[in-house]
Amino acid sequence: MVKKQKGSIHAGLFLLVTILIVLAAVVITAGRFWWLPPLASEHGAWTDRLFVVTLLITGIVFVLVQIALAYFVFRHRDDPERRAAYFHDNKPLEITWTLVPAVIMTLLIVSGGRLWSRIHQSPPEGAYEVEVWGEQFKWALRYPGKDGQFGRTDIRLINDTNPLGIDTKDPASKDDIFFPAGEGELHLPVGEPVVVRLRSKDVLHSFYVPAFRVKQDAVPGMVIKTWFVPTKEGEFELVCAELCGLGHYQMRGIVIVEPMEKVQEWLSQQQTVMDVIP
Ligand SMILES: [Cu+2]
Repeated sequence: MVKKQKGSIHAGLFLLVTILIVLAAVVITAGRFWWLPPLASEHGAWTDRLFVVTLLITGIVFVLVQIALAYFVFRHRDDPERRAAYFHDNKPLEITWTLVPAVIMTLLIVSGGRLWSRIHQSPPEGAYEVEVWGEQFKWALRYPGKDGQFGRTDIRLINDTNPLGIDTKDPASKDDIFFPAGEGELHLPVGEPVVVRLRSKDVLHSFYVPAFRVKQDAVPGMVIKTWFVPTKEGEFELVCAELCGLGHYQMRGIVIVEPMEKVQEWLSQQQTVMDVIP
């Protein structure tokens, strides 16, 4: 009799604690207490939609599975007067629990794939371009200047005054505007397609602006383009999302989104390569 009581207490506690954990998880998620920052890009809306749909489907499965688990643990709690039943397999049950998740996963993967190709389609012609360089543990920037062309760069030309190795003999370089790591702000036009050319001077970094839902690796030796349309004016945080060394946590930058005229005005006040590199 004592053993039976003990089994009931354990099973009852398990039932209670599991239901409390499920409830807490649902309240925290549905209440959006630890949610993404407010959305500030066009692409981000598509990403968020898929994120919410995935969370909803996996959330419903999570709740059902945990409640079923708690119920079965309680229902079949230890009872010395009861023997466990045994059966070898159950085909219909196994087919069901294989097919249902397979169909749901396939649908999610297909929508994810379609979203991926939508985000990674080529940017429109004439989009606003800027270059962002990762460097342990800061971001350097380069704007193409009035001609809209980035000049050539060469690692052999890197020195204290020329941290990006810009080739000053290239005519396209002369009006480029650059900021050594940690010194500039990333000014972007609101409502216009923006192409970010990502580069790295040392290790892997990852350009991540949470408000834009944009995250793209920067790889040494490569120029990787990513593009998006900022939809809100304001200041946003740029962080590195690739563990790039001891100072990774402090690798931050500021993104300023404002009307195109203001961006142009700000750019026209900056020194060009011609002014800075003798
Ligand atoms: Cu980094």
